[in-house]
Order: sequence, then C-alpha cells, then structure tokens
Amino acid sequence: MAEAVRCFIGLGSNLDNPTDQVMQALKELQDLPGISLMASSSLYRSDPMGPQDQPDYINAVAMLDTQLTPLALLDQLQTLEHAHQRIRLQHWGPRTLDLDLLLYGNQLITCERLTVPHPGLTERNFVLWPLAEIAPDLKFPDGSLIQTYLDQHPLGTLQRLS
Ligand code: ROI
Repeated sequence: MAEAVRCFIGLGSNLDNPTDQVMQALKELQDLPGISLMASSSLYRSDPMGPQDQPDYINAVAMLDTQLTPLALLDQLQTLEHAHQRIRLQHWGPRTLDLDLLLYGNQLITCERLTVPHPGLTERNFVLWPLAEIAPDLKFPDGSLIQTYLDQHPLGTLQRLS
C-alpha cells in the first residue's frame, strides 16, 4: 500500500450556523475513506475577507494523513461540501462550507482543479494561526517557516474560541 501523506485542510463557514457546520465537517472528515484525521485546531472567528456585507466566518484547520491522491482527496472534500449544501452565490461571497486543500506533503501541484500549496495560505491570518496551533514547527515546501508568516500576519481581530 502507498505511504500516507500528511495534509492540511482549511475549513470555513459563514452561513447556516457556521460553528455547527465546521464541527460537523471535522467529524465527517474523520469518516472519509482513505483518510485519518490526526489533529484539528480550535475554531476561530474571523472578519470576512472580501466583501464586508457578509457575516463573520468560523475557520479551523485539520491535519490528516491520507493515501488518496490529491485529486481523489479533492473529490472527497467536494462531496463533503456538497453534502453541506454549499451555497456560493457570488465570488468571495458567503458560503456554508469551504474545504481548502492547503498542503499535500511537500508537493507543488498546479492543475486546472487544484493549486497546492493553496495560494492564500501564507497571506491569511485565519488560516495561518489555526495551522500554527496544530503544526507550530511546520515548514512549507519552499523551506520557509510558518512562524515567519505569523509575524507578518498578526492575530489582529481574529478570535480563538474555546
Ligand atoms: N474570509 C474569512 N474570514 N474566512 C474565510 O474562510 C473566507 N473564505 C473565503 C473568502 C470569501 C475569501 N473570505 C473569507 O473564501
């Protein structure tokens, strides 16, 4: 059997009871075939990035090990999003559940469906802080350290929920 690859998934929701959406999605990730959930961050409340006339988001990050290929993993994530009746009416508008493949081992992936590392990863405090909570010593595929990006993108109004 192929060796498992360590991956990180970003979760986000700002519709339809976002806290429940994210907690439920974390449970469902655990049950996906070919995936072992290794850790999950606290939930964080964040101001919307993009249009401001939408509710705050709940964000979290999950660490998982998988034997799925990147695209098979993406299929699983998208199935889960659809099960949450993901609504996305406008670009950068509100959504019931967003699952982003942030990192797939140390691989660089660019194809029509997928860019890994996720392009927003090192720019968004609502991804960086939950990620650092569960992987404080993380090194990105280019060798840079997560700690560097935390300094550049402080917690600000991002709120860690207990
Ligand atoms: N803003 C926040 N705070 N959290 C998100 O998960 C998020 N997701 C998005 C956009 C619309 C960019 N804004 C977000 O897709």
